[in-house]
Amino acid sequence: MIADHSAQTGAYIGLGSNLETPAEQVIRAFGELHRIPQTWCIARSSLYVSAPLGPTDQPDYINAAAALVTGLDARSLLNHLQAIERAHGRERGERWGPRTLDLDLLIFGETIMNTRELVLPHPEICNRDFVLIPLHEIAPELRIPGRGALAGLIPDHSPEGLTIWKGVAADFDGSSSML
Ligand code: A4P
Ligand code: MG
Repeated sequence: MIADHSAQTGAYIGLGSNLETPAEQVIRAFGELHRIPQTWCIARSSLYVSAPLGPTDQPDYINAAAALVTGLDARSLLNHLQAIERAHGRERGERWGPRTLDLDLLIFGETIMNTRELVLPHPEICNRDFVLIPLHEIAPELRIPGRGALAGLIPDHSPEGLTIWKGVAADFDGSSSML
């Protein structure tokens, strides 16, 4: 049977971790995104160190963004993201509390939807520099469905509490790259 490539969708993922060597959690997750069935990770941002939003008595986060192309529908992709979170030992605790790995489905093609299980685009994109800046790094021309150009949302001052991670980890050079 000939595969139908017309049903592929571009999707963007926000990654975050602030427990158990967060940079390694995020770097591992990039590879795991690429191994989701019918899915390719085509770009990944730098890693960013970001001050915690919400309760301040928790460690700084490592945040990043990834671009995917997928033949899955949005709900199936979300199921795979949640399976990766679980494999990283993610436990759901207090709202905005610390976590080993958070994978948010930020954008799925042109889809706009609002169900209990899945809200697209992710409702917090526009409010969070730790999402906007990594996303802009890998997709400067991106338009957010229903919200307009991403570039128009980027703050013109350097964002407070967000810096590029300068650490060194196996198999990662610290810069954005195409896989
Ligand atoms: N869900 C609905 N839409 C989506 C979507 N587009 N992507 C549902 C992913 N999930 C979506 O998610 C709760 C439910 O949302 C899921 O069952 C899913 O069906 P969750 O991952 O269990 O909960 P959560 O991530 O803890 O949600 P919450 O409380 O909204 O946390 P946030 O908003 O993700 O914030 N500070 C910094 N600097 N960097 C961070 O990354 N992250 C958080 C967590 C707090 N402070 C932070 C950071
Ligand atoms: Mg989440």
